[in-house]
Amino acid sequence: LLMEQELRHALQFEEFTLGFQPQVNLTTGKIVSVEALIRWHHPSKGLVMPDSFISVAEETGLINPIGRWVLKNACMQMKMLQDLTGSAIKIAVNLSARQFDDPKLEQSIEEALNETGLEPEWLELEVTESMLMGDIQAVTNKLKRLRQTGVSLAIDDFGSGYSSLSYLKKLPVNALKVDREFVRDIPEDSNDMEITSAIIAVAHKLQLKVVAEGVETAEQKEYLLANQCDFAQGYFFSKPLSFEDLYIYLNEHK
Ligand code: G
Ligand code: G
Ligand code: MN
Ligand code: NA
Repeated sequence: LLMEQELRHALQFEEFTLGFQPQVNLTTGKIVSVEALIRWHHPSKGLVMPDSFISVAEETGLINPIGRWVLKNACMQMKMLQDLTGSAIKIAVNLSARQFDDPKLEQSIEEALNETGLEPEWLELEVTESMLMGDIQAVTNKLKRLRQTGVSLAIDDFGSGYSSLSYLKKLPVNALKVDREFVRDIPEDSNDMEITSAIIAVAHKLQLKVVAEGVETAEQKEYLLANQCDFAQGYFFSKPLSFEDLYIYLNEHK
């Protein structure tokens, strides 16, 4: 209850910021996208990470206004960055289950795009496998409505849930993000290596792009590249950055 009040306060007094983690094209080495990750600058506790407040926001329904704040600010900052640098990169925004189920989600997306002037092709939404469980027809229709706004869709934390491959085939998504659990123990764990390369192969058969998450070492990067993974994200390339540090990073990695 206390945290609920604190989250309301945080929304009203803009205590949130976004971190931006670069996503790199493994073949060219170029930055193609950044993932927006929310941070809370609490007046007395200092920096609070999303794992310790997203679930409370979700339970209390505050995730809807917080999610709208994230969408709007992610679009606004990406538009600013594009105007400043002339670079064409995407921004990825995480959705939670309650946002995904909100019938006004499409409207929030269109508002964020219209108010900031960001073209929809530069916005990607990340959903998790668990959000896509349930009535396949309803889920497919929802994803189609989202795609109709012009944004792209990625399945986050792929491999940690239970989606079957036949199910995946029916979903109108653009990309899979391989859960960092599978990447973490490459090259020590040969099972994880096999699973990762199999996910990449299946995704490509289904015309999906593949992003590896949690890439921390050069060996992991090389393995993923050798196995045709399209994109990668992780501390090996960069941790999540402030807007100013992202601007510097982009200038240094042109
Ligand atoms: O940034 P960090 O790795 O601490 O993020 C932890 C978790 O919080 C991740 O699962 C991430 O998807 C989630 N998360 C980060 N930012 C947002 C956000 O803006 N909205 C939602 N719903 N989840 C977020
Ligand atoms: O669930 P999602 O993929 O949205 O979560 C992203 C989270 O992963 C963020 O909290 C981010 O800080 C974290 N993260 C990003 N890169 C790495 C990495 O290379 N290693 C680890 N351990 N965590 C990472
Ligand atoms: Mn994510
Ligand atoms: Na993820």
